[in-house]
Amino acid sequence: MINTLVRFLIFLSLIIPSLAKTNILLITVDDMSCDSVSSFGSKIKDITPNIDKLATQGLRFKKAHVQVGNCYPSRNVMMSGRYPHTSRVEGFYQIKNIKYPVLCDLMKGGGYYTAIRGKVNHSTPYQPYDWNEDLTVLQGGKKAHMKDASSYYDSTRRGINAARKAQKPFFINVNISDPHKPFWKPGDAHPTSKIYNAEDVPVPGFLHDDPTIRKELALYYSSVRRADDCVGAIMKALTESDQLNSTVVFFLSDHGMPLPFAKTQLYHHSTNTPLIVSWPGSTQSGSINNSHMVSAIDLLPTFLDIAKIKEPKGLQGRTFYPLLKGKEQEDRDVIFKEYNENAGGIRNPMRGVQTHQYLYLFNPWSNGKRTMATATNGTATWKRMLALSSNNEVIRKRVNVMRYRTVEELYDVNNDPDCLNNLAKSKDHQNTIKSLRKTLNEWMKKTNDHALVSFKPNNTKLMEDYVQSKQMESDSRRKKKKKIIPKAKKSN
Ligand SMILES: [Ca+2]
Repeated sequence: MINTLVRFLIFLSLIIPSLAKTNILLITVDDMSCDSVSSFGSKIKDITPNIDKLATQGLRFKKAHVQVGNCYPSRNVMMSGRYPHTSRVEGFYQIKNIKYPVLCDLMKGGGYYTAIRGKVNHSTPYQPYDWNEDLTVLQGGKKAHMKDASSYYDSTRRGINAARKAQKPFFINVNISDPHKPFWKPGDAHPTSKIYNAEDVPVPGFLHDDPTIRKELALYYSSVRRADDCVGAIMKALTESDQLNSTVVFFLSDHGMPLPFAKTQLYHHSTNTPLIVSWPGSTQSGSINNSHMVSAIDLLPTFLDIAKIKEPKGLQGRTFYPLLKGKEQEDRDVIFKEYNENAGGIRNPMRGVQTHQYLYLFNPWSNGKRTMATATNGTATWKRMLALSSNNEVIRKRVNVMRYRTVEELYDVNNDPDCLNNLAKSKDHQNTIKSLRKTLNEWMKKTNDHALVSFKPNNTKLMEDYVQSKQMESDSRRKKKKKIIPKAKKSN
């Protein structure tokens, strides 16, 4: 009898670990370009030691993208598993009557403790949403300062402890505010562990090398470093808990740097994201995936797969779980992008498709007169480019691209990742553009995209009617919102 009991207990001890659910820690940074991270090719070799440490412990995806170049819609893709035109979260406004579950509904349904720190109002279609805990709120009701690295340690530790108390596995989403503006500045109450000088920073190929622009970039890179300090604080809390080996860590940025041609655009550097997955016992340390294209739309299905929770109907991405285990996966050769409006509700709709080699963009808003409304128009970099453009033909051309665009753009991202040379009119690339138009058209049809009615790049009227009707929708939405909330807070 005792023998049977002992055997049963041994059997239980063998199966319980395999039944135990894996914790998921999702860390995001705000407005950080992929190639600002050392282990993703930054020209500053030691700028991100903590992110790089995570990379050496896990798997790096070199061809990972987010769908959208601005915050609220980009984060909602991760949390809903739906493209913006499907989730209806296309801008910076709340959608109350949603008919689909989002991440924390699904995770809670699967027995998880769900908690979030930072970007709380940008991560679900409306808020307050039913997370188990908002880790941004400190004891006593005060909010942690979003630029305070040590507070990320406290939030993470608190979330892990609360899950333990609830005897549940956790899904914790920690959203770091850096390098989103305001950038770190000299004398800042919230220090960065390394300050970069204007003369020491690399200038991205899509910007112009100029002392004023370098000065702004130095503040950006000092803020990248502070974001890395926050990653260190979060990982310290996880390492000190006894959960490190039963937790899979995901790290990525919500989109590219908050400067012209990156944030709020769909260029290569707008959406390429430094995705790292570190899962002790599953991902191979220091491995790199350079052959599969994955995107934010695939995150929710992957989380559910790891958590062994059934997918709801209607998810538009698919799990990349096999890639985490070092296996192959078919049909990972294309990703789709979408932009609709800025934080102020101004519509400049764009759609994009990117393959291993090419990026095709469709900009129905581009009519030669309408200009691009974007947060980056307020940057020192943009103002300097405007000032220089009167005497510099190269900069004038770039300013005009940024302002007016053309209906179609095509870039060879392997040879031109900065997207400087638009090949849409190149005779040698007409077959490529035809094929990408077809791919984009099929995706728009399949996902029931409202922009499909405008997808006739030669029909000015169709495109204009579409953009104007969507702008009117946005205007009436904002009018209603103003009536309800007189002072709407916006930040993208
Ligand atoms: Ca952002």
